[in-house]
Formats: sequence, C-alpha cells, structure tokens
Amino acid sequence: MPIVYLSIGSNLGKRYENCQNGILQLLGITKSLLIMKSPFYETEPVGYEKQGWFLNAVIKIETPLGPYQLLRDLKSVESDLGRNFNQVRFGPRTLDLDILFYDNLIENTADLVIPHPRMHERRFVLKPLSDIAPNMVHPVLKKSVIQLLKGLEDSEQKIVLYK
Ligand code: PH2
Ligand code: MG
Ligand code: MG
Repeated sequence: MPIVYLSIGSNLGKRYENCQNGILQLLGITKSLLIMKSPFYETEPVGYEKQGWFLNAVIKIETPLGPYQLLRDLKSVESDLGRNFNQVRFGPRTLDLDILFYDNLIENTADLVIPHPRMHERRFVLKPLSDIAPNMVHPVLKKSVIQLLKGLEDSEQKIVLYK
C-alpha cells in the first residue's frame, strides 16, 4: 500500500489536542496505519506573522486511499475539528493536514500538488520530517530531506522541541 508523509499543524485553541485528535480521526476514517510519528515542535509562524506560534509534527502512514480521496478526507477532518476555511491565506487554523509525499508520486493539478510545493522552504516541515525520514529523496528536487534542511538559513524560522 502507498506510503504517505503528512504534515500536521495547529495554532488555535488546544493545539496539542487538535493535532492528536486529528491524527486519530484521520487514521479511523481513511483506514490507514500509523507507521511513524515525529516529535512535536513549537514553531514561529511563517508567511503571515501576526498570529500565534504553531505546534507542528509529521507522520508517516500506510493508506489504501488514492491521493484525491485522501485529500478529501484530510479536509473533512480539518473541518470537523473546527477549521474555518474563509480566512486569510497562511493565517491561524485549528488544524492543518497537508500531504508532503505520496510514495514518489509527482502530481501537479489545480486541486493538488505533490510533493507539497513549499515544504522544502519550511523548517517546521523539514525538521520533524528529518526525524523520521532523513534520507527520503524529494522526487522533484532530487535532494534528501536532510540536505534540504541543511540548505535553510540558520537564522530564520525559530523552532523549539515541544514533546
Ligand atoms: N502553516 C501555514 C503557514 N505558516 N507556520 C508555521 N510555523 N507552521 C505551520 O504549520 C504553518 C505556518 C499554512 O499552512
Ligand atoms: Mg493545508
Ligand atoms: Mg499548510
């Protein structure tokens, strides 16, 4: 079955509970298996700065679903956990679930871009991803996760281990 890496994030309400409940719901409705889970990090907001820090983590799952059905289910879990979709781009959210990698699939449509189009610029994605998949090679950029992480500027995007 396909192996998928997902990024989890929350910066509204009970951030840790939102993430944990989101993971559990997602595994339930998609009948996916949790293979690995990174530690959580507290991360400085990227993109839109007037908002609270996020909690972020990455999980590795094995799923029977294709990428578009998985995307639909991620969105339904996000809205179930109180996410309001009529808000600023990159702004605060109770739960964000993004597909980073879906096997080595490269997908580029209006609805879905895989690998995630901004993952390689984001420490809040690359750090937890490097904890569980340091040698995974980005199928477009042809660099490993650890190489992508080392390519980021040291000063930008503060992140702190949470638990
Ligand atoms: N998600 C965003 C925009 N900015 N910043 C951090 N630190 N963590 C996120 O998960 C995040 C963000 C859009 O999805
Ligand atoms: Mg998202
Ligand atoms: Mg996102």
